[in-house]
Amino acid sequence: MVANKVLTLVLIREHARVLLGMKKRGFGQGRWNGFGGKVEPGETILQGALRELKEESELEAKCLDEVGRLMFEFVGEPQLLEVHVFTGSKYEGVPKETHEMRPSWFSTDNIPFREMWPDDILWFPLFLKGVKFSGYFLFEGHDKIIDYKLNEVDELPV
Ligand code: 6U4
Repeated sequence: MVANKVLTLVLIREHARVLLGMKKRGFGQGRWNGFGGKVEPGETILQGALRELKEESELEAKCLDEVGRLMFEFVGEPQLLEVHVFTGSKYEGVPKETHEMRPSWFSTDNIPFREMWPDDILWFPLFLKGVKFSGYFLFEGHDKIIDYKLNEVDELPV
């Protein structure tokens, strides 16, 4: 058994717009994404989410709620990615470009799905609806989903 790799994904939402970042390097490079990354030893998942948001956009969130849990499996890779999705609308600061991300606001009816991970178009509607969701996606490479499950849930898995 290989332990899951635990990651965070933060979507700051304000009225009818969402802040995304163009990933300039690393995993997901060239795609608009939420902010986030690996949870470090000694920090909680929420602390990891707040730290990555600050590192990648310079925003300090006042409050983040966990709204989604996404598991990703890649054919041929034993380790699953366990992504904890957070959202919040209260923050301090102004989004700034960093070495990792170029932030931009997108209207909720104009999300750039063609330049995002292919799973995003599937779960974003649940996120935008304001419900909690849980999903599993099996990828072949980084562009093709060969199987998935996605559910609206009352409570996220522990
Ligand atoms: P570092 O630690 O910065 O070198 P990096 O390669 O930049 O790592 P990482 O691990 O920090 O990447 O973060 C990957 C980010 O991508 C996390 O916020 C989770 C997110 N992510 C991964 N797979 C995704 C997917 N299929 N759909 C999606 N976000 C995904 O919307």
